Amino acid sequence: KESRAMKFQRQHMDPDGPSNNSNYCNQMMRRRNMTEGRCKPVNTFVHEPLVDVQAICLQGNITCKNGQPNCHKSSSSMKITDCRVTSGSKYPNCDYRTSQKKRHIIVACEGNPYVPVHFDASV
Ligand code: PAP
Repeated sequence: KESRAMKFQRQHMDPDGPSNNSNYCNQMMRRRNMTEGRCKPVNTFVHEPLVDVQAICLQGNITCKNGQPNCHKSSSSMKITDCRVTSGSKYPNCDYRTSQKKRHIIVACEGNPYVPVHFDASV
């Protein structure tokens, strides 16, 4: 079974990306299996080395959107791509808008080793 840590990497890590095109989200959301059963409505990919994203878990705790205390904010801004399903998108033809940004990111961490398991927000 896929661990939460591996699921985070599948859903959110693309250190070598992005291929510089407006189809990025359409391709990546499908390739990373987020268009099975439904179109996952919003998802962010992070274009930084995995070790740098894992190191965010060493930053001080902050409160997550769901009220849990296991969130952590990156001290530097990171290259990300936000994917958001378009209003006209109809499953199984999942259609996404691709927007590239540089933001501080907030992730939830769990376990031993204490690693990212959820992408909470970018600010
Ligand atoms: P995403 O939120 O990163 O987009 P999602 O598929 O929702 O991904 O999975 C997040 C996982 O992190 C959930 O576990 P599950 O896959 O076993 O359902 C969720 O329970 C877990 N998690 C841990 N801490 C938090 C938190 N503070 N907020 C939200 N989810 C968290």
